[in-house]
Amino acid sequence: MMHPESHSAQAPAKAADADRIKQKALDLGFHKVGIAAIPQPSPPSPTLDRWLAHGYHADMDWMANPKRQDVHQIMPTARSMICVALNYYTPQQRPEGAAYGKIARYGWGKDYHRIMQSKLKALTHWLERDGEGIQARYYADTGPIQDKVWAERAGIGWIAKNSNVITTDYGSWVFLGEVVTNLVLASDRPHTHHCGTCTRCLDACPTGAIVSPHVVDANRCIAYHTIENRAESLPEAIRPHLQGWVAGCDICQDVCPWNERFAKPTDVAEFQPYPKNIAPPLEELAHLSDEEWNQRFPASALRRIKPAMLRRNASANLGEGE
Ligand code: B12
Ligand code: SF4
Ligand code: SF4
Repeated sequence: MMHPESHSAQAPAKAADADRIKQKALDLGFHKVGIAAIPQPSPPSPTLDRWLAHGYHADMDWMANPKRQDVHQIMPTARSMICVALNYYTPQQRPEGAAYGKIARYGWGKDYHRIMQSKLKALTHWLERDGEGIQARYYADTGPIQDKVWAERAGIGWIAKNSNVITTDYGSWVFLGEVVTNLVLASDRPHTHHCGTCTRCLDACPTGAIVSPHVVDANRCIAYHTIENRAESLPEAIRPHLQGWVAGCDICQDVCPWNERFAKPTDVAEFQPYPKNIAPPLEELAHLSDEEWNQRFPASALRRIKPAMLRRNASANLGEGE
């Protein structure tokens, strides 16, 4: 009789082929798909180590989870990473004017985690049904996996100087996700880098958060402070530089020439912005009640920004509070 563990450690009896899997991902609506082989054992991740050692993760202690460095701690039999990207760009532009708060594009429409996860779940179940012994597990943003690192390895795009993955088809306005599997699949080449001598994002960041090319110090990043920082007030070093941002920050993507040239409107209807997310008056946000917050952001990624945080962010832009 076969021991259950030795069974799961085996290469699956029927290895679905890479092209068929990629076609399935595209059929499910993903805009890009690529495959990276998972080296055994997992190679060390010195850049993540360095980032953590500098304290650039601020209070996001979950970034130190050792699984993030070693996929085999998630799935001991992991052999391939199927990486996907979903375009979320919509053509609306924010109005100019100090009266308005700015919400980053990732949060304009329906929560991307839900959209990504339902498509990834469908891909995972389809894979698992393909043969006995096939293991597959999906992630998008919230798991201890380095989404960008794997996306670059799978040829989706490159980790640019602003630290986002840029694709040559959609710019950096893409969400990333992946399916880890024990299938042995033909892999793609890692994407090459195309920032060249450009430094627009580093020059444009109002808080100097891109401390060197590819490295973002969360302690200085407006996206971190508006989304993750739960303190009652924002640091003095950040408050004067918010430039209207109340939820995330898109500055280092807005200035990127790849986004100026290659952003394409998405075909995902759920990413169409909730009308009130394009030009929310700061005064309104600064005094939004918990109940209004609840009604205003249904099924939205912005729910991570609790009502008190949103009021804090808006007030800081108005020069109120401390
Ligand atoms: C933590 C986190 C944050 C933190 C820290 C940001 C950061 N740059 O790490 C905060 C809260 C600030 C944040 C903000 C944003 N985030 Co975020 N975030 C994450 C998360 C959970 C982990 C990222 C991570 O591993 N950081 C750790 C550091 C070490 O990694 P890194 O910056 O990627 O560094 C790598 C490379 O730059 C390279 N590297 C480092 N040093 C050097 C030096 C050289 C010379 C070279 C060549 C390479 C190199 O190695 C590192 C990897 O080991 C991922 C989801 C996930 N599970 O992966 C989403 C993710 C990165 N975020 C995402 C988004 C959309 C954003 C925002 C755009 C949202 C917004 N509009 O406000 C901003 C962008 C800010 C920015 N410029 O990075 C998307 C990015 C999609 C894309 N196209 O790349 C992700 C992938 C979520 C998803 N699944 O779609 N985020
Ligand atoms: S998201 Fe904003 S604050 Fe953060 S690195 Fe980019 S430009 Fe700087
Ligand atoms: S602005 Fe320039 S340096 Fe920054 S990510 Fe875009 S191409 Fe790279």
